[in-house]
Amino acid sequence: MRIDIITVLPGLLEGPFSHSILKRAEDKGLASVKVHDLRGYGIGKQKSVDDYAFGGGAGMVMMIEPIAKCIEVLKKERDYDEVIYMTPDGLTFDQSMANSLSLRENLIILCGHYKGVDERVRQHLITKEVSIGDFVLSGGELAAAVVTDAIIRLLPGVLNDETSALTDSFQDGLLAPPVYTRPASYKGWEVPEVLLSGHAANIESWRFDESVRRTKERRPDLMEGDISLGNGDSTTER
Ligand code: 6GU
Repeated sequence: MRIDIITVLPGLLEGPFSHSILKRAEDKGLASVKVHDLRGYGIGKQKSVDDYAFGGGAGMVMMIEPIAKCIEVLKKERDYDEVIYMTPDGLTFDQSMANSLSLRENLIILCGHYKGVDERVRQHLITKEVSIGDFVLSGGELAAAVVTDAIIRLLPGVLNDETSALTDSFQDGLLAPPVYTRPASYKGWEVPEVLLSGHAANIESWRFDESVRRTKERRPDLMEGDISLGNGDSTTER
């Protein structure tokens, strides 16, 4: 999978993809993330990428030409499944969106800044608008990093058995159960007996019950409609 991120602040995206799981995915050739500095496509001597809003009002607007040029150059190299615009008024990102985007081959992610992009970019060049929640960030870069991380860790071969995405919170519509490691007793704080029993079926059943209990308690919204399985986005059978 290939992800091309377009931004006016490429420095913000240098860190996240050169570490840990994302780095390993790149090293294994499973994912390639390329960051493009929009200023390279800026207009005039100043390499401008934004301008005042028609009709007035505070804040600059990202111009259509640098964005269109950058996307055009990328599209000459390969076909893209989606051109995503990161914006707080987009569709809220969740695990099911991560799952479906992880099945795509090539994605462009455009990071919004200032007062956003010229509306014609959204109308004509963007195929999907994504937010990561109901709060406002100073730019789309950190949101793009969040989305990219959530997608890449789902690609086959990126995670090993120990880190398998199949047991993630949300992957079956439930929160993940509690986990413990050694020591079995710390200052009298004990690990639940069943986890030390070696009885696989009992452990599985305890984990399921804990997942349900935790979800009911913390995220009752995920349980709506189906008290046994959550939101119906199940990709694994219990
Ligand atoms: Cl995608 N961008 C910005 N600027 N703020 C956000 C967001 C995106 N998602 C939540 N807040």
